[in-house]
Amino acid sequence: MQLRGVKNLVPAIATSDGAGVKLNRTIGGPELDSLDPFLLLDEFGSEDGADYIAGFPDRPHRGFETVTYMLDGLMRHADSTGAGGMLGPGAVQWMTAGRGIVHSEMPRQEDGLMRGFQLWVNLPASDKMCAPRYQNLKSEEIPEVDGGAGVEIRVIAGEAGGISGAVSGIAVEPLYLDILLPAETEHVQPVPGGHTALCYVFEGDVAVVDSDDNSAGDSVVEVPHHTLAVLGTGEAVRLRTGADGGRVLLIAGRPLGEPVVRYGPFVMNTREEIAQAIDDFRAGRF
Ligand code: FJE
Repeated sequence: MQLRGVKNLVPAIATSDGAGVKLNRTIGGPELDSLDPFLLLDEFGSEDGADYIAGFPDRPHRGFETVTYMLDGLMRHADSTGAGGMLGPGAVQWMTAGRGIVHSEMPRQEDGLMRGFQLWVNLPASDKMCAPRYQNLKSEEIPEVDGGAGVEIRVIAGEAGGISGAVSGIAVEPLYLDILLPAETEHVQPVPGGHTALCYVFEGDVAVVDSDDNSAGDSVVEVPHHTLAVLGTGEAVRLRTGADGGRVLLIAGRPLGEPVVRYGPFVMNTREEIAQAIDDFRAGRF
């Protein structure tokens, strides 16, 4: 089994989006425009309401999926179909925007810790105009796998330890794991070969080790927190922690290899389709 090494490290860039929410961006910024099939990865996290209170008011989407994973705090989401609900700590919302939806995510608290992630996942050309749909998962609905040696894995999508994730039926066959590693631990996690894969470290520090323990010349790449590691080819990744332990998102997906034409919240394959999206949105067809 080939272990995946680190192709490159992308430190998060502090930015703001929505109506002025402070974010740490790794995919979708100047350093890494996209990582097929992923279009954006943002981490939000603050104890200060001023950093998030403005939220993400109504904005349109077409041609991709947004995945919101809450760690702490409460957000209310609502959309143009009349659907809505609360996202609490540990919850996941996998929204397939398809042909178009207008969606908002607003904090339900004025202060205190709010923390989570948003990932944008591209849709293949054949699915871009599908009907919008959601998979909303409460924290209790997300399976947790004991990885041994104190390693805890929340299986949001894909498979770990023989357990299938909470979210299913997604075009790029994603793996989305939240892996907690105690101090001084090693853990090998299978990742589908051929998928684009990344690790995002959001607590502590984690190293990616890309050869077997007993061979000389192990390559060890330290991934500090708030840093994304783009992984090389292979069927698994070996994670190692030091004295502080760590927590990472391990995300993978089948690359689409299709042309991407992006205009803000519209992600299509051609310029004509973007013009159509703008037209449809202006005419109230979302
Ligand atoms: C969006 C601007 C946006 N990062 N992190 C334009 F900010 C967004 C958007 C988000 C977002 C939402 C959450 Cl809950 C967390 C985020 C960007 O929703 F979709 C458009 N179109």
